[in-house]
Amino acid sequence: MVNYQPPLIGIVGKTNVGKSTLFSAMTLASVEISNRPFTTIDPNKGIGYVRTRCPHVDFSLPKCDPRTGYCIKGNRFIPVELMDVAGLIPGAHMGRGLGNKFMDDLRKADAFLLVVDASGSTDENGNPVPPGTNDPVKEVKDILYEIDMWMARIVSSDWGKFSVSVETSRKDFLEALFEKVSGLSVKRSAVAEALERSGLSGKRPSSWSKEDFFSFASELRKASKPHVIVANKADLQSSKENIKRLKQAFPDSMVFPTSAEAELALRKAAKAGVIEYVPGDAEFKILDQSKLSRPQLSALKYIQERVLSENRGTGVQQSLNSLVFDVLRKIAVFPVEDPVKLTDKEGRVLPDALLVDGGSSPKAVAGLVHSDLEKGFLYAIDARTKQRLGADSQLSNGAVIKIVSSI
Ligand SMILES: Nc1nc2c(ncn2[C@@H]2O[C@H](COP(=O)(O)OP(=O)(O)OP(=O)(O)O)[C@@H](O)[C@H]2O)c(=O)[nH]1
Ligand SMILES: [Mg+2]
Repeated sequence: MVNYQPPLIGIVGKTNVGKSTLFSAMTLASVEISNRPFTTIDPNKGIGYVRTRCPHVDFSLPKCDPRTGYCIKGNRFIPVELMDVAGLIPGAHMGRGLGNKFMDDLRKADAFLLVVDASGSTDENGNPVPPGTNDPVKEVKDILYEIDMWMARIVSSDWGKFSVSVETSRKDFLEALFEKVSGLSVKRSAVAEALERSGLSGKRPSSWSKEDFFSFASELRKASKPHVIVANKADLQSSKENIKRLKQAFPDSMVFPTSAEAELALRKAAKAGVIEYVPGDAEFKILDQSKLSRPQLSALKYIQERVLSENRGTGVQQSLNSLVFDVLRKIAVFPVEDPVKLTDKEGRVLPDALLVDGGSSPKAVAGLVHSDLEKGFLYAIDARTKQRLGADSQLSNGAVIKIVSSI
């Protein structure tokens, strides 16, 4: 998989809302978590997983042998990169808190998990306050504003020199602007869309105002760094009403009631072998009651009743899955050497799972596996239908393919 890069997901939000708890629940990495602002300073990087049905079930195979990720009870968990950064607070772009420069670590992010404290138990600076005090709707607006200001700073840096060079050399403005923001890993089409939507495509670059930079950055963010809203601390009573309000206030964003803390507890208990729990499920099974203390048992009961049953899961797996599959529109594709046994050369069953853009062609997938496979691409075989697929056919989620190449 020499040319394959899993999606990079950034975890952003105000300070002290549960970003690192969410990161830890998704990666099982131990990171610092505490109820005070600015616990995280340097970014945490790790691997999380999206969940999808494993093709080995459809082929009635007893199991698969993932090279990366894992498979539990027919659910394949496919790696994505995660990054948890410091918190943003209002005024971060003017240097408040830890500022917004640390967001540069997320330049290459494909999408964001935007975490808010849905219970309203932290004020705008992340200090603990009684639940229900803070307004998470305003919190989302504040965060989006700070992200836009961060992007506006990147776009506007060295603008004087840039605009003179574009205007005197008669370079294509879109092309030049695309190159200028290339560090943000955005597509050319996103830059074009943002220019159009902000009404700036015909304006002379040297006459762009502060407001122009902001509206362009805001449109560029919408076109290139989509998000879902993780309404965290949903286990607290005061979250209920706020989650309804969040859904109403942001009809274009998906909002997931989430309890990162509950997910972390469940994954740790599953790792310790005391419960059986498949991330994303709405239930778990206690395997060995004798290993659990009374408080642990009552915590698990609380999680079952107040989190899992109420929201059909903790929201952690759901939000990551939705961001990758629904918002980024990725599909899982499983390349194999043997389209009957579904093995690679070493006999491993369904060893690899790639997250690629929905509708990708088999030839494009070949290129991700190895450039030579793409160069010599002849056709692919769909292991489900045993049909030949041409270079430009479109793959769908769960495709298992053998690539036939002349090289
Ligand atoms: N009730 C409840 N508390 C949570 C949940 N998730 C996190 N917390 C608590 O919120 C506090 C902050 O958690 P962190 O994960 O450190 O938050 P953060 O957003 O990374 O904070 P900074 O790194 O300081 O910006 C801790 O006391 C967590 O235990 C949750 O789902 N429910
Ligand atoms: Mg943190």
